[in-house]
Amino acid sequence: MIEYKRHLVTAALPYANGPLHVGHLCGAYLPADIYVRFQRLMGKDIILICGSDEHGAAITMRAIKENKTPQEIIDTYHELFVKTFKGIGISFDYYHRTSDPLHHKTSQDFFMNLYNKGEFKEIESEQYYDVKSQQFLADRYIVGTCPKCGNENAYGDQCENCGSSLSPTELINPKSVLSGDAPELRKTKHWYLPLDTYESWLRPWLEQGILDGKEHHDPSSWKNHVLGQCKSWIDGGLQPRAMTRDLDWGVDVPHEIPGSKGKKLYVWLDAPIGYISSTIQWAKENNKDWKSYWQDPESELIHFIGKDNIVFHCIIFPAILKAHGQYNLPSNVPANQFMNLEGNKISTSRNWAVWVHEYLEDLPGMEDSLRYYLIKNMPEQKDSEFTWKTFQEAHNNELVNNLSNFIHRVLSLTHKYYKGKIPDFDPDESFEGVSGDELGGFHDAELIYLFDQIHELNQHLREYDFRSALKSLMDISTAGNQLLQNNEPWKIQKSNPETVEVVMNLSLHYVVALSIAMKPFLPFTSDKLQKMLNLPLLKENGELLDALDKIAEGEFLIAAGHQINEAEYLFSRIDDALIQKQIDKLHKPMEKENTASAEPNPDSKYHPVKETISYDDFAKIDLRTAKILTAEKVAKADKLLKLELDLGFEKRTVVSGIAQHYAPEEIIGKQVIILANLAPRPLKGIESNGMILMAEDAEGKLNFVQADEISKLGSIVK
Ligand code: B3M
Ligand code: ZN
Repeated sequence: MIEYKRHLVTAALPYANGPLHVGHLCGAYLPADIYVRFQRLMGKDIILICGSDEHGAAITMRAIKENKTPQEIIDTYHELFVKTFKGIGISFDYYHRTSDPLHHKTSQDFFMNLYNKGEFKEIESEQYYDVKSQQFLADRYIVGTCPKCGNENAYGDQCENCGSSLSPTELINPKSVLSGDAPELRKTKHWYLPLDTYESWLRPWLEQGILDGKEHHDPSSWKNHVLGQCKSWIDGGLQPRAMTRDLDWGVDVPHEIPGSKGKKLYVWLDAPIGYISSTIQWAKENNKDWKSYWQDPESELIHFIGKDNIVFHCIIFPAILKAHGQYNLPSNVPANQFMNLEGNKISTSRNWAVWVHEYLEDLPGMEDSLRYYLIKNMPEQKDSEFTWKTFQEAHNNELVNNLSNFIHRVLSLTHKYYKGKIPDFDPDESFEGVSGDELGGFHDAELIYLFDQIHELNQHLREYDFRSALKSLMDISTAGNQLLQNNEPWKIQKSNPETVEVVMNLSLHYVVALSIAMKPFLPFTSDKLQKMLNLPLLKENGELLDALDKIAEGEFLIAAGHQINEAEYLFSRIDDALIQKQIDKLHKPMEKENTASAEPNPDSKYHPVKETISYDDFAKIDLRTAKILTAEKVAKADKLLKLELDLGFEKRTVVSGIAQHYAPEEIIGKQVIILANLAPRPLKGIESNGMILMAEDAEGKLNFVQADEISKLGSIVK
């Protein structure tokens, strides 16, 4: 294995167009996090870089669907990502965003560099243009009939029914998503990267790990499914690929280039450069040298991604980096396959997903249970499956029965026998346990087991085999349980306290070793355990390496006489009701989908109908007729009006978000319908008691839902 001086690890920049689900998490972010945390514990110079991918049709399509601006979409999801990643313990060294001016500049400079070197070919082609909305259409903006299977809703780049990848001109009866009109073909010019001319170095680099005649990496360390995909791309014949697009959202093609007007960088050019700009920002804020991580041949580059991103990270981005000339190429791209959920593909549009931010809300304090389960089922070599039942089983059988019980037993016995102080022992005393050795020999032999086990774990991680690494970790706990079971200290404490001292000292070593080695996998639990052990929290700064050195030197990992804190259970059982609730939640949108029409139409003029509720749910709502007596603007809030309402039987204050639709004077005297039993809430310091019903169309325009003039104020609406 090649040894590197420093390591740069990236995790795919998630598109800021929807929340993160468990598939995202175990595809790229968890493995990257575990890998980096472990290497930090081993004292390596390593950074984890990521950020939000905020350009491309993925964003603008979502904006159209949600009737928002692209900026609103990316702001919403970027914020949610930051919160979610933190909540589930992903330890990025930097999390940036591609809408940042620094990123625009970095990717434009990169483009200029390639342009000035003459790397691009300018090619004119015919592309679909929407006359009514006056723009060229990205592939995703064109729908039509799939030539392969007849699905009438195929996209310009792919048919989601039969999975074929398509080009827009193959679609039968193409229509623009924007106007609904048939688009026309118009000429447009773009800058292409001649991938076809790179095959001569791409093939030996990927297949033999040889670059410019030198060993670059060990190709046998790459996953087969990753190499397989790359090979089939190359075998299929690489084509020049356009690096620019006719779009209005994205990074501008540098203005100094003639013909750049209205053109943006292709999102798959700018997004991976996002790794670079994120590193630059990290370096700025931490007084580091970003170039050494990207350009020094003694630095390693590793990309963690999902399998749908393989070609971009193994062919296109390396081609871009190589064309620049000063950058390192990845030494590995350990892509994962997909995770399915309860027998179906995870689907954002069908809401068939376990959303990470919802999990964090619904199961607070159980971050590590999800991490554990996702690592255990990581789709490393093939697709895997999430089910709530197996989640419950893994948690109860492994985290509770094995890990948590072992640790609790050791710590509570330490309190019982030694008032919470780590016991010492006499190494020359003879041991009356199973091995018949003297105490010192027994202790040393057991510590060597711990040493080997941690090395094995390290080896699995270096091979990107996270499932096996987790198993090595849990084997320590199993062995610890066996140690107690074999020696039964509770039976011999009175008759043979010397043996119990060595058994307990060892068990505490198991607990300390677990506490350090579990940090990459179960960081929240490791912190809790360090506190229970009355040890400082791990900074991930070589602590595991130190522990291994200590073991090798025959030193204790925790000093005799050290006082520990109270023993608590690290995990407690998950009952069936909690799991059933999650299963029910998952199935709700499916039921809705079966009764209503399937996918919401992206260009629909109506909001989709919400989930069905019961009559009882409806009966809880108390709607009343009322009249607006006064209306005034709320200071420092351009959306809010403060209204005084007459309900016949009482007068109330309601703060309403209609200031941008109505002037106060035009609504005084209007009869309205209000939701009268909404819990009061403060808005800009004013307590609002209820809510006025407004009709909102898909464009966001508001109209009053008016009560009939003759109805008595305060009447019930039902
Ligand atoms: N945003 C695709 C995705 O989220 C894309 C990854 C970019 S990595 C540079 O699946
Ligand atoms: Zn099809």
